[in-house]
Amino acid sequence: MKLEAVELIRLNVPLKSAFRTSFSSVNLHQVVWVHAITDVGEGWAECGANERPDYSSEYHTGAMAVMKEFILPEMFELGDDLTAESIGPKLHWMKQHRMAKAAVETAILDAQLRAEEKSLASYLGATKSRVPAGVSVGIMNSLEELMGYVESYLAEGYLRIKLKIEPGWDYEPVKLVRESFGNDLLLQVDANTAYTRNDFDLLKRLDEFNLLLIEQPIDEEDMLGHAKLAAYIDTPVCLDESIVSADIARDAIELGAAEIINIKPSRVGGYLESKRIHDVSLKNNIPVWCGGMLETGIGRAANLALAALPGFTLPGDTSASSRYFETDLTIPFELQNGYIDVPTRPGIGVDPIPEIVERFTVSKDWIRSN
Ligand code: SMG
Ligand code: MG
Repeated sequence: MKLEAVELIRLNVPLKSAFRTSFSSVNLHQVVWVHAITDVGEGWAECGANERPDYSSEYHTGAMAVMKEFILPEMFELGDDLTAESIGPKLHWMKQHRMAKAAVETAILDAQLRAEEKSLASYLGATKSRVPAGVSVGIMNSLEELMGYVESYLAEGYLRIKLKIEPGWDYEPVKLVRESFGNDLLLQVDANTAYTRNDFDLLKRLDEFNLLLIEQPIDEEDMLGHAKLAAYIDTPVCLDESIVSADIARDAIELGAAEIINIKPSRVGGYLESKRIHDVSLKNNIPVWCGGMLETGIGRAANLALAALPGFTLPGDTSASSRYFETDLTIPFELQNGYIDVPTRPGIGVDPIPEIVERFTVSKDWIRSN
């Protein structure tokens, strides 16, 4: 196949309520989509980068710049030899920028699979037709507010709750949720690097709540620190931000720093690398689950395909569209008894709804081969 043009679309999609983590509070899902036009058809992808370089070093303006200046020219240069599988090797020289690379690779993979009439799930080797859904619950202004949200998510049928934590919002909210909803509730926490090596005793206090895992407690570059923490506490340590490739995953596992892994395709450079992380984890008996970046239906659809692989044994952050959005930009994903169906149509399996996309579009930029 051959890439003919790419449209970069910037969207601002309002969230139902603010989502607060240890590093930011957002009211809007500000996001970049990649719309690839090839000679065999079109493909779509959502870039995982945030507006600011807060979750990772990538951010919108930077991701769009690196796509325009470096990634897309390489794709045009491949000419008729372009395939989704050729992109990783072609971009191997380029350091980092994994979210930008992931978005371009996914849009091209979507076009390729649509042309082959094959779903992303079957391409990746999915073994499930629906996946269990968890929900990520932000830091709140009060314990009462937190209880209200957790209660309503459980009433909707979510099968696992993840509480965002930070210093000052950890022991008390976790204790309250555990005591209110009982020991059978699948409960986990995510610190987004908010703690340090000096906080190990504080984190050890969470052992009493029988959590599924603690996600990314300390700095993403401190792999040894995570290994030391994992040896010190009973709660399994799960890595998110630290795991940016299959090689890093392999090392983190060997070091004892990752007892569980959150795979986010955007963070690791795409679905092909995600599959490699899945494979190395499965080989080492390390459970994985699929994380999220508040994706609209375009990103959510692809994540659901990945979450259907056999090593994804824990519920992910792949919630229903209604978790964040009044109106999704594709057919909405819905919860059925705590599960979400994996798309079966070709490619990512969903299409943007033009009238809705138009409503949330901030800018469009066409890039063509010259
Ligand atoms: O997609 O439901 C979602 C978001 C899940 O908590 C979530 N993501 O570190 O895992 C994580 C965070 C990153 C959010 S960046 C605003
Ligand atoms: Mg996380």
